[in-house]
Amino acid sequence: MAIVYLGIGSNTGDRRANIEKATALLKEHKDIKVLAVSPLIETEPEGGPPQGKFLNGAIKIDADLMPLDLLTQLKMIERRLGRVKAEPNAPRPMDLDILFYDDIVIVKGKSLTIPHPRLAERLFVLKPLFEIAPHLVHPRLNKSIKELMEALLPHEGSQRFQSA
Ligand code: PH2
Ligand code: MG
Ligand code: MG
Repeated sequence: MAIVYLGIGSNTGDRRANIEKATALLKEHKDIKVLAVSPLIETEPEGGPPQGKFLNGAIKIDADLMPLDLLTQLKMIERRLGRVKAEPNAPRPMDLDILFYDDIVIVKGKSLTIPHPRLAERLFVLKPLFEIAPHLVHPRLNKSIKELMEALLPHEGSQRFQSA
């Protein structure tokens, strides 16, 4: 079993319903136990063409799946929620990303990099993650989620955010 943190996001359709449905599918999966779900926040889209705002969250699971098998299961859930292959950073009803998998480091994997390569720059990832794992330490950067977040928000510190 592995403790895994996932990022979840949606910016098309009924975003909250999409996230609830994906969470339900994770809970139903025989090899996955959902341990915590963060509050959701509404965020401005970063990168890609002009598009609607996201709802973003973070989920802690215990997974009896190797990283690539877990990735396959997450892609299946994305497809069940209506995700189709599109340009990177295109609007999507569901995005499920592996942020951390225990303290494993997979650098420049063919189809998967762990920890997620851009998480330290993304408040839409760090803020929800902070709510469920403030003291989790990034195994490559050796900084906690709290520290990574404070580096991006030097003035606000790590006060709680308003959930959407
Ligand atoms: N995901 C992206 C690119 N940009 N912006 C926000 N606010 N939230 C996301 O989840 C997001 C994004 C690529 O996966
Ligand atoms: Mg993503
Ligand atoms: Mg993704």
